[in-house]
Amino acid sequence: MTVLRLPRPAGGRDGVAPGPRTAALALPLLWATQRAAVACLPWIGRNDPKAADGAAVAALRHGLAGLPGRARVVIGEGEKDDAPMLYQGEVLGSGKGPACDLAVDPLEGTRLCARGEDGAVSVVAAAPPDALFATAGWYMEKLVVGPAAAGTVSLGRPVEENLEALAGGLGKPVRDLVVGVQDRPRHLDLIDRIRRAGAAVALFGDGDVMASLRVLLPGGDLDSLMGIGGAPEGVISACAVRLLGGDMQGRLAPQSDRERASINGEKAARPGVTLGLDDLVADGDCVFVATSVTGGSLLARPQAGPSGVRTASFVSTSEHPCLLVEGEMPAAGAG
Ligand code: VTB
Repeated sequence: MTVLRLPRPAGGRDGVAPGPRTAALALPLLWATQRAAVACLPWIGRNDPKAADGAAVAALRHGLAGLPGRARVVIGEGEKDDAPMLYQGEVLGSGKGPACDLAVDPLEGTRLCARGEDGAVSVVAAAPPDALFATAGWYMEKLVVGPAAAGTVSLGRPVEENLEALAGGLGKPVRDLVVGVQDRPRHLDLIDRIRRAGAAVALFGDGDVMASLRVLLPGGDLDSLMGIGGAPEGVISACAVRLLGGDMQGRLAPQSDRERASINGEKAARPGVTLGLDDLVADGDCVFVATSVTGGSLLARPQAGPSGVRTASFVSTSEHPCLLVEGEMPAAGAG
């Protein structure tokens, strides 16, 4: 296994004090996402998102079963897309080791995988029990910025003001800003306003967890991520934001009556409630692991190697926030 350590991003918040920690779970979590990614490979470009997701869920669940400690899934995905899921409340792990809560997306970018497009990953975030924002919501409005702009923007302000503040924080004019926005009709007004304010918009089809990394990592090509995407992906991204010293706000943004009913009663569902980074992930002792399924600018597409499939993963812990890890896994079906 090769580990390449990227430079720690400058600025942002401090890590956490050393001690027995969730970080100890990074390797077993990595092993689980590597398994899930390899399980998806036969389904890339087959136009069968459910089968791809099913393969990822089964492999990730199997991988997580061996986690030391007691791991409770508090954020799963599946209900929104009517897909197979690691369900909320499911308890995994062998019992010995730090207890943790998990936010999982066995195949983030299911559509990308089905279409054979770049950007799909298998991703898991872990944090101490009760540290992750657990919601039944499916959609969340998100605002992500990198370490240099932490504290400058707010979902409570108009986008034009945020762009000004972001430009100030980054020390460059608004016209040099590039904002990642998911290419959806619900964002037409947002896209128009960003462009009219003078900034550029980088549209992406799916996968806002990896789009968040493009904001957070040193040398990333985005200055911010804005718009409404999945709520589970929001919580997973928040762990990366916290570990990499960036900043994020979220706001539940139900897109249907069914979703509105499902979050009815949640405190965060009250109109005007904005979740800060500490609300989304209340502890800096978290772990974020993503293994590439279809490749992309940060992580290479898995490749057949001498004794299996070579995988590329991004791993972040409070001690080591920027690790690129290459591993070799047996091909799907080979054990
Ligand atoms: C969002 C986004 C994800 O799917 O959940 C999106 O956060 C779904 O949006 O990264 P739509 O329902 O509008 O398609 C992803 O892009 C991929 O899971």
